[in-house]
Amino acid sequence: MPWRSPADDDADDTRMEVTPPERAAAGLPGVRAGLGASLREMGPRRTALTLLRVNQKDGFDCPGCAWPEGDHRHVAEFCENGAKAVAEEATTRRVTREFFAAHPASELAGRSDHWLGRQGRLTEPMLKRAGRDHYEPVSWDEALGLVAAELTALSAPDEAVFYTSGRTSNEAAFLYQLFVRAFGTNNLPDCSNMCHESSGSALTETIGVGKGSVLLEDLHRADLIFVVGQNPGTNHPRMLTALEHAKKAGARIVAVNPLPEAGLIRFKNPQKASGLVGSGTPLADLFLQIRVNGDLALFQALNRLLVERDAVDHEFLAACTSGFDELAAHLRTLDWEQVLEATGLSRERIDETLAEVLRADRIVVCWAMGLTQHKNSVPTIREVVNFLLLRGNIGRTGAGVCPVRGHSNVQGDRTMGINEKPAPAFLDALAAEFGFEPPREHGVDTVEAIRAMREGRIRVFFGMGGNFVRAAPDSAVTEAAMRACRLTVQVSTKLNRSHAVVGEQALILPTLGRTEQDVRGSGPQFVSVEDSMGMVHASRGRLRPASPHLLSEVAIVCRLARAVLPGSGIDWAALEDDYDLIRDRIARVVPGFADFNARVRRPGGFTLPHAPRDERRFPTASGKARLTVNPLEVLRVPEGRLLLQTLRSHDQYNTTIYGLDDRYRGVRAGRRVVFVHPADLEAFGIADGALVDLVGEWADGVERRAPRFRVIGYPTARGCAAAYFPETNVLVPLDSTADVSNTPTSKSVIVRLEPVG
Ligand SMILES: Nc1nc2c(c(=O)[nH]1)N[C@H]1C(S)=C(S)[C@@H](COP(=O)(O)OP(=O)(O)OC[C@H]3O[C@@H](n4cnc5c(=O)[nH]c(N)nc54)[C@H](O)[C@@H]3O)O[C@H]1N2
Ligand SMILES: Nc1nc2c(c(=O)[nH]1)N[C@H]1C(S)=C(S)[C@@H](COP(=O)(O)OP(=O)(O)OC[C@H]3O[C@@H](n4cnc5c(=O)[nH]c(N)nc54)[C@H](O)[C@@H]3O)O[C@H]1N2
Ligand SMILES: [Mo]
Repeated sequence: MPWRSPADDDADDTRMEVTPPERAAAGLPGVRAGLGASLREMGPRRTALTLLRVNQKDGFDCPGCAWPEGDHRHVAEFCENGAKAVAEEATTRRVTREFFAAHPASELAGRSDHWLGRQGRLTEPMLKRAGRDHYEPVSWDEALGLVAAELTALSAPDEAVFYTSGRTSNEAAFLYQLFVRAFGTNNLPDCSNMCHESSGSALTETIGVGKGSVLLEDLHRADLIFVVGQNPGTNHPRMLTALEHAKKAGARIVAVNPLPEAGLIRFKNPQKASGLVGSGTPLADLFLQIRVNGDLALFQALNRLLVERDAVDHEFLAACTSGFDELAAHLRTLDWEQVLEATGLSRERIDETLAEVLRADRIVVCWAMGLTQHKNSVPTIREVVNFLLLRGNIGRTGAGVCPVRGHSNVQGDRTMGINEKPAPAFLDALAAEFGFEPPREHGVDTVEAIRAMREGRIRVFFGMGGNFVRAAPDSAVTEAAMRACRLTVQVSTKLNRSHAVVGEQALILPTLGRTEQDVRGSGPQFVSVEDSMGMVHASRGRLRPASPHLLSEVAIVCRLARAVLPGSGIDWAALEDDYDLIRDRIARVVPGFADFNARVRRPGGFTLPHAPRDERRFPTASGKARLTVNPLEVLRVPEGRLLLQTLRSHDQYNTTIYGLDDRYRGVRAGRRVVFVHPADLEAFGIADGALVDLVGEWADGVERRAPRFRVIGYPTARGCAAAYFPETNVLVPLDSTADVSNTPTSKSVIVRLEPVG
């Protein structure tokens, strides 16, 4: 019997409705949906208090995505999905000790993600003791004492792992990695390992900085913007405003996606009266409906044509890059048959794209998970860098690389040292500032952590936010790995499956969210975050905390550190009381943060330095940007199989399911759907609307099955399918990861559809 998530049986999809997909994003339905969610969760007063403070210069940073704010803020600088993210956190519903008395962990493990999230905010520390099925209330001292006892009882610090999700503030992240390294390990995996790790790897290798090289002004001033493997209408709605702005200034937009996502086609700006009612701005000038995993071939073909026509920036290439001759030689061997097979595009479409490129002096390429979660993601992103470098599009106004980050502070967490493979210079600075020798060996990333837990090499799991068992691949394997731990600890705002699928002993440590006031010994505190474009700014919550028993993430780390490392010589109590003291330490350790406390208090904050962007300087080993040779292999799918990508609906934030609709794609009241091209359905003899099991096929021969999905005939690229994460994570093999970055291949899973009899 293959493994299936008991939670999936709880999903009520019997009322599902399917209509044709929408052609435009946002506008009035978006505003209505966002406000509806807020009013339902928080009532009118809290709605006004929170939504008007989102992303304002004196307000809090939206806990939704990492898109930057820009200088001219609207009174309502949020979007429908930002409003849902805020409502999810600022809800008035509560999970109390009575709730846990009524619902044992084994019962919670049978509940859907949607049900768990709807129960409300966690209110006090809870402990599930070994051999028990119920959580019971516990004091903070006892809870942290237990963690300390388990950590100190380990035979080596590497037997513990410390995960981070990307909402943690800079201040909390800095102290967390400090504590973990003072404890003695670099086991600091984070959600990045499953997200933009491929971007970081490829950019560090090629341009010397693992972050995007554009600011919002660059997008506004670009001639041509590629939006590749990204669904901004749902996941970064405020990006549509920037694209609209660019279009008005004359930019052209090329969308590269297997799906005709609503936001890429047309956008109705809800912040403008005309956008609320009109038909909106057509965004994409060219839509390349690429096959899943075809992007390396596409960019390689464009690069081949640029070199063939000698349409490259020789002066820039000679002065600032290395590797041109090798790249040119490799591109000359490109096989057009392979390009057309991999991309599913015609030669004419590629030539049309080239014409756009040749007309443009300034090009930006934006991307997200459609590029990062494949076996060849790092080569693909390197090829995007080649594409930009060939025409001098890095380190120039209106041009550059733009990996669009997910979690609101995932980029900042890395800057603060949440990294299982820390740079030696960072460790040196930490050692000099705090007077201890941090461990130098690399720690485990997310995939390696799961292996180590499964094999009993890691005994304690500590999660700073997130929902590890649901976000990670190969659900059956990951859940077994968590259950094999001696202690699992989750610092969380909301209930999720990682509180139900746990180790022998389990702790829930409830924490403050972004929207809430954080008052410590020295008075009200604020924290800071870094957005997708390297802007650092303050975030101040306004709401009364969901419960008087919550502690901030900073306070939890400081108290834990005091319990685990009584003789560390670091004054954790002082840092807990006054976050300015944390920022003073950050300023001395992390480059770009000099005078942090003063600069973060300026309205709008400050921008971190980025050598390629600011000075066209490339801090690689050779001091030059590297053009790279990336062999092209076509991912061939056996006869009768499909290449499945696992993606987000419009009504979810990662593993948090706000509702069961995916408005833009025309799905209502259900999530167990799989989108397939009608011609593929016909070839398989499967009817639109039929029920199927999705069965994964992977080299290890283990059967991975996601049962009972409704098939929807949908205009996706031929040979491809799409279904939602996290219900499909069971299909993503733990050992199927991207080369170099080790990111699970969540966007290329080979499956067959098995009709349910
Ligand atoms: N409302 C909301 N906002 C979010 C999130 C959320 O869940 N909800 N999550 C946040 C996080 S952590 C992240 S990382 C981002 C994710 O933001 P996205 O990357 O936009 O998220 P996905 O839904 O995974 O969408 C992937 C897109 O890539 C396309 N795609 C898939 N495979 C390929 C391919 O091989 N080639 C190309 N060219 N395209 C492909 C898909 O059709 C889809 O449009 O959003 C962040 N913002
Ligand atoms: N198949 C498949 N798998 C994927 C992906 C995919 O596209 N396909 N995407 C991957 C990506 S891009 C990512 S980023 C990961 C996401 O992985 P995670 O970041 O681990 O997951 P989230 O669902 O964002 O975590 C939600 C939980 O975070 C907690 N939380 C929310 N706010 C806060 C806070 O302020 N502080 C604390 N301490 N906790 C908080 C709440 O308890 C909530 O239940 O999933 C990855 N997994
Ligand atoms: Mo992400």
